[in-house]
Amino acid sequence: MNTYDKKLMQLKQAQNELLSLNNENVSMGNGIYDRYVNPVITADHIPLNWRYDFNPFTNPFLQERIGVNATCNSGAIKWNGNYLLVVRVEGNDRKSFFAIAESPNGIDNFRFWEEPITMPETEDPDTNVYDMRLTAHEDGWVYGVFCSERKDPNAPAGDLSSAVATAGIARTKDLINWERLPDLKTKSQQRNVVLHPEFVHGKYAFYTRPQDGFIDTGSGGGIGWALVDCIVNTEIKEEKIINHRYYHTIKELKNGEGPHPIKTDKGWLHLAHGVRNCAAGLRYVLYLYLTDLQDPSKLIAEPAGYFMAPQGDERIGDVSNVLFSNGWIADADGTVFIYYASSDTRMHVATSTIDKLLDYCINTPADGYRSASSVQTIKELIASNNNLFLANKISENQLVSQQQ
Ligand code: M1P
Repeated sequence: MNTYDKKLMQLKQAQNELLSLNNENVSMGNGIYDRYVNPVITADHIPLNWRYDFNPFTNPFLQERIGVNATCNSGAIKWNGNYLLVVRVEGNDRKSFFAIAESPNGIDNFRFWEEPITMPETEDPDTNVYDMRLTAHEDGWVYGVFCSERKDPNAPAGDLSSAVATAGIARTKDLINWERLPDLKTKSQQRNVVLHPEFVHGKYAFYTRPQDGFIDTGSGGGIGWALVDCIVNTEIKEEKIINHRYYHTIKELKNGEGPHPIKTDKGWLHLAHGVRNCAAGLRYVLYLYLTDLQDPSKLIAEPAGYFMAPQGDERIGDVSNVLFSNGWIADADGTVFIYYASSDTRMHVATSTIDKLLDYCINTPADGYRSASSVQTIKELIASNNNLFLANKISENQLVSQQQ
């Protein structure tokens, strides 16, 4: 075998081993969810024939011709019994695109479909597209709502960084052929826009994230909510903020809806990200909140602080100290697969159940917004544990006296 064929064989072998790796959960979780040892998708999972020219005449050194920088923020959907991620694949050229990876069990053996998604453009072509939220809507379509980014047409000459973010909307019946609809029209820039899966008062409902600039949310107070009549030409005139940002919390600087909420018998279960600033830069964590079943815009429970934050290797990556999620899957048996990206670099899974997540949401103390209230909450827990101990002792004594 010549050197070229040998190298090609080694490449294929290494990737096969990676794709066939079994994933195991990390022992000693926190009772709320389980993390897993291996990421579920990395840049190395990208098919070799997307990256290498296998022709020894045009690529004699078997060089990687098209590099992939990251595989992150993925939408998720259960499809024909399998677990599908619409992955944000970011090339070395900084452009992101969407590609579907499929697993039979949701925790390992994710393999990409043959080709990336060909997403149609609008009359004003996107420079970059990313972070798709998938919604199998009760109208029968599967929608993909994603960020579409273009250069700011009003940027002063020489400013090559200012951009405008808006929500791109596309729909499909087979996840292969996508129909692009006009971008969402709103007063401000938008990222993290999500379509609710059900009609509300006969209208389509969107979670939004109004923002003053491309990065800064500024006067945008948090996660918004809006109802619209038409999905084919969507215009939002008024947004109501349903999940606010607060001083000195994990979402002080900005927040954004994750995937669309899961319907449970106790309300709509939401996964979102919160951002705060610190000396090391922006820190992105995940949090949960619960809204009313009849009125999904009405907050009914929100635990203090974060649900998940970057840990260990998750802390480091292209944009460090970031956890971001725009995809989760709830199985009929109540298992929930939470797909999250770490540091804008790789995808992971965590598993939980609807019951555990509801328990977490409803019974974790809410934020008191002051150190003194945090101490008070802890003291209440200590007191209640002491009372429990006392109560048990008494019943133990009673039991002993009864036995004598
Ligand atoms: O780099 C962290 C995240 O930053 C943005 O999120 P947000 O709009 O909430 O600030 C997005 O670009 C997201 O893709 C990225 O993961």
